[in-house]
Amino acid sequence: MRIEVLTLREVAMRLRTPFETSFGTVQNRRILLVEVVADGVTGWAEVTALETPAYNAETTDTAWLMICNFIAPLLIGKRIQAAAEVAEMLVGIRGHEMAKAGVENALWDVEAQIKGLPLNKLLGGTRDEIGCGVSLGIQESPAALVKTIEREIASGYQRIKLKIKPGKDLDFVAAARQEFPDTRLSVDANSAYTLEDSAHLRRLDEFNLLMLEQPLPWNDIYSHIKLQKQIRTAVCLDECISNASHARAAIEMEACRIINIKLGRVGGHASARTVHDVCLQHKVPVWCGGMLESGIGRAHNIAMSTLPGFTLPGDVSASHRYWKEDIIEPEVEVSSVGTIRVPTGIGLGFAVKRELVDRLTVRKQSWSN
Ligand code: OSB
Ligand code: MG
Repeated sequence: MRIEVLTLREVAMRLRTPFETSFGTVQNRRILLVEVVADGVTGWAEVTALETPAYNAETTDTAWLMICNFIAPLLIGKRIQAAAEVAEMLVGIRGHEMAKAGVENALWDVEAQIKGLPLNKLLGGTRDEIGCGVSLGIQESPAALVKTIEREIASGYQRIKLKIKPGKDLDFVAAARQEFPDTRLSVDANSAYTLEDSAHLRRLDEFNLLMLEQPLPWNDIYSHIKLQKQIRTAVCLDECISNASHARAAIEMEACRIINIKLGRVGGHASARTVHDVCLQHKVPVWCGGMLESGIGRAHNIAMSTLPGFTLPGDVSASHRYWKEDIIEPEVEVSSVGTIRVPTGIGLGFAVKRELVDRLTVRKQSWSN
């Protein structure tokens, strides 16, 4: 396929409610959408960077710059056999996985359409539905948290993940566990602790958590090895894993027992599948993380989650939990038993609401050849 047109848009979208993590609170999202046309077929994807460099090093603005100055000029007019070739073409650009993933993933959508396949089938997916959990931002009080969890369980979600940070951890988890003794519960610290907090983190062991996600610094696998030796709860790495070599190292050195795969963080579908394969070989369960995506990012997450190693419920949940109106049709819906039915249409299997995207667009740049 020949990459004929690439269009980058920034859309302004407001979350229904603010989402608080250990590194800050977000409500106004600045999301980059990538639209590519190759062989006359249009594909879409999302750059999953946040507005600030507090989760990882990328931001909406760094991704915009990288795509404009380096990624788009390298790809425009090029001929490729498959989207899986894109990562190799971009290997001279260090880092910036989320920016690269936005472009690569749009080409996966194109390739699936050209081949007449749903994207999940092109990727090698084997599921026709995926299991869903929710990620709950840090709440005002343990009582407020319990109320929120009650509502999510009533909606059917299979696993509840609580965001924690120092000072908002043990009491919250204890209240949740006391009220919901049989619910699959996990916690995510987004790098808010250090190895000095090991004894404190060990106190989480009594709550029978499914996992403790990324407690220690975002780029520090070594400290997680030391922590995992001191606690019973399974460590899950998120921020630390940007590629399959990281995953292999973390698993073989026993830094974690579970890995969260995010398409943007690892640089796109091809890399995500390799990370998945490494985990599957080592019998390490994986699940699909989320970055407060619009429906376009969500559609890609659903496709990826159909791979066989995704045996734990992911953070991909219903559109209406985040947005008054999502930018895809139909919106992502979750069944009363906490599952999303994988769409069977070709490509993403969801239609992009172009008019709404146009209305939300605050800047736009195009390249063509
Ligand atoms: O660490 O998984 C994370 C949101 C923003 C940044 C990082 C994370 C998250 C979430 C929310 O947990 C997942 C979602 O519902 O999209
Ligand atoms: Mg996380």
